[in-house]
Amino acid sequence: HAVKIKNALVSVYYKDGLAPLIELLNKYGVTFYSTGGTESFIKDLGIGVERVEDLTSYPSILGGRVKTLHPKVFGGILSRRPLDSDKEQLEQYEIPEIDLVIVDLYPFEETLASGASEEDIIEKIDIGGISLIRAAAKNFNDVVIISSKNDYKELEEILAAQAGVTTLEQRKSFAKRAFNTSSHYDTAIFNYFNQEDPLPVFKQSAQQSQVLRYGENPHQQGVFYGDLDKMFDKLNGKELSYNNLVDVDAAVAIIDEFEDPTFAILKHTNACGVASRSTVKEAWTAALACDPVSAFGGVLITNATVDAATATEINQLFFEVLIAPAYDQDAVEILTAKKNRIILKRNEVKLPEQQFKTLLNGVILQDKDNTVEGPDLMTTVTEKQPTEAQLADLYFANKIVKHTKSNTIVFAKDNTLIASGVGQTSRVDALKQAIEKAKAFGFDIKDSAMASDAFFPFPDCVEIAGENGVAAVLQPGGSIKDQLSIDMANEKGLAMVITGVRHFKH
Ligand code: 93A
Repeated sequence: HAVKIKNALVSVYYKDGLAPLIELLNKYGVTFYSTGGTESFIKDLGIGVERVEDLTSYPSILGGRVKTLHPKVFGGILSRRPLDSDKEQLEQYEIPEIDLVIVDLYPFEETLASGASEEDIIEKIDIGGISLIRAAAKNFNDVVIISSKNDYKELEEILAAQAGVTTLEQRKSFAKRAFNTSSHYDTAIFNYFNQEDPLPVFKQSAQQSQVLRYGENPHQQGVFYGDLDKMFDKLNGKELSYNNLVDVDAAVAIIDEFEDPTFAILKHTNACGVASRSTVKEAWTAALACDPVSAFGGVLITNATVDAATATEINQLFFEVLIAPAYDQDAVEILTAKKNRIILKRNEVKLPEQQFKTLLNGVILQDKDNTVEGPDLMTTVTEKQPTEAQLADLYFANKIVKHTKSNTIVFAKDNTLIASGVGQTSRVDALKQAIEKAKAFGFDIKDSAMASDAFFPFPDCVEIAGENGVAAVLQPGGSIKDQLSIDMANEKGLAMVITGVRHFKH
């Protein structure tokens, strides 16, 4: 229901930015109740204001430690307007209904950061202000809570647009932010008392975290901490799910390896199609051909502008998410015709260079795997030298292997992923899977380039590759049995290069 604001309680530490809101509220005939410094500020604007001390018939005591903590204040904030019994009690005790509370808390974190004494820091633990915030937020059904100066502008806009009235949905949104303010504030205080084991403090802004529909499965809860609006402009579709986010992250990582117009198609973080071409449409067609079965329901990403011709082709596939740095206007019209598909325009945002993972009772942190060795770092170890074209294919395959779950074997030719074996518990299984998949989708691995994320523990993989006509193999090397694999490559007439850099992805 809509609430017209009649009475507001204002108690703010920093007064900056407050004047326009007070002036606007004054225009709507709002009565103000206020504490010492804030009261003087409002008076100086030439606007009438009641002292909280007059309302409570108590002075501010204990050097300001108790100024608003009083039933005459909290009763008016917490009373349930639809309840007759609450209404009767407000009348009985002559308590005015408060419909708006504006608070800017004592600056605890700022005082702490300034290197103040313990006494000063403790004095900056706001008690009355935090109680006002929590009380008003609890009663969002009838009360508006402004718990941060970041929200002044929004309330001004709402009041101007809605003739001084707020909706329930708006009050509930302010209440959410209020509990974000209070939990952030109390976490900072807790961390001061608990410096040996502080809790993580996330940036205090509603945009910085997003409750997901669920986690990996519907019975798991999930939250994203970060700023998706900064990363992407969403042109169409529902909210990104937990699994979408995981795949989108993998998609962004792999596409950034490529410079020519490239399309990658991912399922469960692994590429099931990658191709670079001179045009985006050709790249799309070649990427899809790799494994059109897996592509169903996949996450698609390109580093090039999507035009109408490409959009028409993409449109024939059922997919979850499409990401591109830009779209032609007619492509957007084609792609947004179906309402559930998520279409993202990716903005240029610098991503972290490290990644966390929780495990056991802690976290592990590592640098991201940020390099791919080009042909200059490939040392040929066989009698046969790879050709320039084969070196290029090996480089292309190595970029994909790096972003594919271990153990993995990747076949590539002419800037196209031909097939891969992903996430197998033995390398020879990954190889066999890749060969089967290539056959299933009409590819021949003969003359292709093969990359392995880690060394061959036995010569069996090279033997199978040789029997299938593979032209060149890339591996990091480092096995005590490297020589057996090299001997096998020589026997089968293969070229082999060693990079010295392993690309496990577990
Ligand atoms: O010391 S308090 O915790 N005790 C209170 O009862 C109380 N009520 C409001 N601090 C209290 N406040 C805080 O005073 C507000 O959160 C705000 O930061 C500040 C505003 O004081 P003034 O209007 O006198 O400048």
